[in-house]
Amino acid sequence: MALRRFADNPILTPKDVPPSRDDYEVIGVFNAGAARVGDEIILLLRVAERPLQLDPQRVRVPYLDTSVRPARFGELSWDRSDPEADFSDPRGVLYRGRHYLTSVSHLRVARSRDGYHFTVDPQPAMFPEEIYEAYGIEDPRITPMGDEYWITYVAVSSWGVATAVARTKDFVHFERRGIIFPPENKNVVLFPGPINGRYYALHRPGEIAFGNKVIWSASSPDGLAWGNHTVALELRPGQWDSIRLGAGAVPFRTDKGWLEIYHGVDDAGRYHLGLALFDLDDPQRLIGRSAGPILSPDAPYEAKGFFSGVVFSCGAVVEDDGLVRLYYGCADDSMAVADTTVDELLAMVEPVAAPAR
Ligand code: MAN
Repeated sequence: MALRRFADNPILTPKDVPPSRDDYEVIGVFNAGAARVGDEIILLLRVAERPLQLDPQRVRVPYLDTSVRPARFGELSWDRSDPEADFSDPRGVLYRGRHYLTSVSHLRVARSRDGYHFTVDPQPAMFPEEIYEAYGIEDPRITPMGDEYWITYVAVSSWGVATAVARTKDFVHFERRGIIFPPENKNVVLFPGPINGRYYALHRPGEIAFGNKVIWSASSPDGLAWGNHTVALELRPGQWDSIRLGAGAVPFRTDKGWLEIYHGVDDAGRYHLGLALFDLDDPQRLIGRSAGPILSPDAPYEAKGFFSGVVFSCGAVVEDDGLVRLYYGCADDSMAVADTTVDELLAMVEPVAAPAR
């Protein structure tokens, strides 16, 4: 295995994060974006909260009233025995044909000097406030762009699951620039750039009538208006990435190409991480892929949790000496880190033909 899990994983769990209000509880801290900012490593955590579940017979789920500023929490609740409510997926409730999430997520900064021990800010960094964010903001990815950091994040509402972008210089002030990929689209990562004058992204459309959930790529003159969409990475039936794919960490530059750590879901519904390599000058062209996964949900904190059998990365930090710290969410519960090097990762990549386009 090219990846070494930190011995004291998980590095952050819900009890390390204070809720945004007293009558709420944090049920997950996971899927964090990561970046080196000066002499600190910053994680932008996805923090999932819900109302305290005081009555075991009732399910209480949060939503936000985004017609007021600041947005105000509202709540829905059902009796557990309600025949019209489907509670089979712990992440959501399906009621009379409508989907609700069982938690609302916001983004929170955590800081570290050594990359393993993090201090979590007491307050949210970005809180849902737009109408397209009423069910929460999730799974941030941090891309360095010149002297700024661009954050892509999933904006969830009754309109569906979209991806928005915000910019920051200091992780204190965030400037929202709106939805860049409308529903359903998540797992959007921007390449650090621009590259030869253009911006590039990987993205993952979903809930299509037929066809598969695979990784697409796109380019843009300004990072906001996207076009030139092509399929970047396809499923491999019978393998670890057979059912569904999504870009994970923000791609980083190596001598051999842009290296992307993506997630693949297998026939049993387990989430693994693996590698895709894209051409340095044409980041929409796939040139390599790892045969096997680089990480599978085998550790106890990955195998069992709120949503079991998941390792899910939104960010890695690559140091000048080639050390790679891969941050990843475990079972929609907690955050972990594993170390490797750029050379070890590249050694796992095999040349492949790009999908036709
Ligand atoms: C899926 C999961 C959840 C997430 C929703 C909306 O159900 O990834 O964690 O909250 O999608 O994005």
